[in-house]
Amino acid sequence: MFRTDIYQSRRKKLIESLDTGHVLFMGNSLVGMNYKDNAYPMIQDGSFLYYFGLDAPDLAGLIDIDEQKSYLVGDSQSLMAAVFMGDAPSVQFLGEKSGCDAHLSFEKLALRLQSDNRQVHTLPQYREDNALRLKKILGNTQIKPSNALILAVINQREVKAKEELQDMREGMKVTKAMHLMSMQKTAAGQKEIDVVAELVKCGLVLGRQLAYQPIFSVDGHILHNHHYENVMRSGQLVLNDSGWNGPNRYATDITRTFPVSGRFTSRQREIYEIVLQMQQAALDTIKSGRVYQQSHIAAAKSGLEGLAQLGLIKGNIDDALNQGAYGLFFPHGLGHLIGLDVHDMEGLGEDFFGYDQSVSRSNQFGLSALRLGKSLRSNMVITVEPGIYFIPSLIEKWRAEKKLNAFICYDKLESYLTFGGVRIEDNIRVTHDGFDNLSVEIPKSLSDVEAACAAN
Ligand SMILES: [Mn+2]
Repeated sequence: MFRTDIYQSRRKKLIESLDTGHVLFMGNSLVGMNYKDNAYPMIQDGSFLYYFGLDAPDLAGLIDIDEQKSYLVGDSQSLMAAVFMGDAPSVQFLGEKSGCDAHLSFEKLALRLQSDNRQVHTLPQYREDNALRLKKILGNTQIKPSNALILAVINQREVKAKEELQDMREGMKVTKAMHLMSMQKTAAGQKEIDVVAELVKCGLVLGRQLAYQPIFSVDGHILHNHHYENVMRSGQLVLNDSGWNGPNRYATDITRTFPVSGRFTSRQREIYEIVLQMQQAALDTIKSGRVYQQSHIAAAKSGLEGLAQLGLIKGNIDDALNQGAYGLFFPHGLGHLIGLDVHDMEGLGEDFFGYDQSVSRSNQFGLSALRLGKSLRSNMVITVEPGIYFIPSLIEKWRAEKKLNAFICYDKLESYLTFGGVRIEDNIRVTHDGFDNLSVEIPKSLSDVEAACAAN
């Protein structure tokens, strides 16, 4: 947890951006995996955590905008809960830690809100248990999230303060060590899970949380692949997309792709270089005020140029770009916001945090998957993660449909069907005149990756 006054000033800023009423932030509770008492690890809601700093379950936060006061909401622990789980700190103690003016039980909260005519601003609920609790608290089954609150929260959370950036840097130290270890430990004949087990240990021993379930696979063309059962072979590439949170939960999200044998083949070099150039083309566009959708398009254009040199793309590059031919190779977005949530604030709705009146989402395959399209602001932290993949089922479908036949050399793709995929992902802080790469120390060039694989 940061200093108490940091949470107080975040709440003060929120109060200043709203006119009247109450704001209610629901904290998360433990959720049973197969029965109630065998719960998934506790992951606090990002907005509750941002404004109140507490990661304990079964809490909520109330802010009265007109009174300019904040309240921590929670019930005292039952004796049986204390017997099984150990003593929990009191709600009063937690409220003081968070700098609240007072604390309330959930029953008192319901009475207070139901006897007041002022608006209760709430965020969209992505957990059914919280949606149900909220209906009970408000005595209302038709709850509409407050757009004014959603926009005010995004406006604050999307720009990172000094202490937030510091937390991400702390997370990045572990993430760097993990990626280096993975490159060193990987060898032909090993199972993916052998390296994943080591990778999980890197942060676990420090009491940290993984920001998301790691992707570690020789099947890099499966974008969110969470299986680790392959035996890795010489000649294959392995894609490692994994990151640890900092001590205060700020996420990191890094991808590196490297050869199982430690040496890239010439074909792997060619594709890897294209992805590196795509990333550089995107980075060249980044600074505050620039539209991130254009960064995606810059990466896509660079990718098409590279693929054309290999004879996989033909025709006019600008036409191929406008018609979305790159989507076959690069079907996901260039990147996303990152912060307390690895896809920061995704629970608030992409059309709020990702797009605005000036930039709307494209419906073209590939570009439509871009989570963040709008203008960048200084101290936003984003991922920049282009990739080139050879996805057999997608290639087969497009080929059968003769889709964009004028640009895609389907015959040439035959020999790439077992290639897999390459993705390179860094975490980037936007500045007024460019960017600052938070993951610059993690090996990325062909020679640095080979050297890291060889170090043992
Ligand atoms: Mn990512």
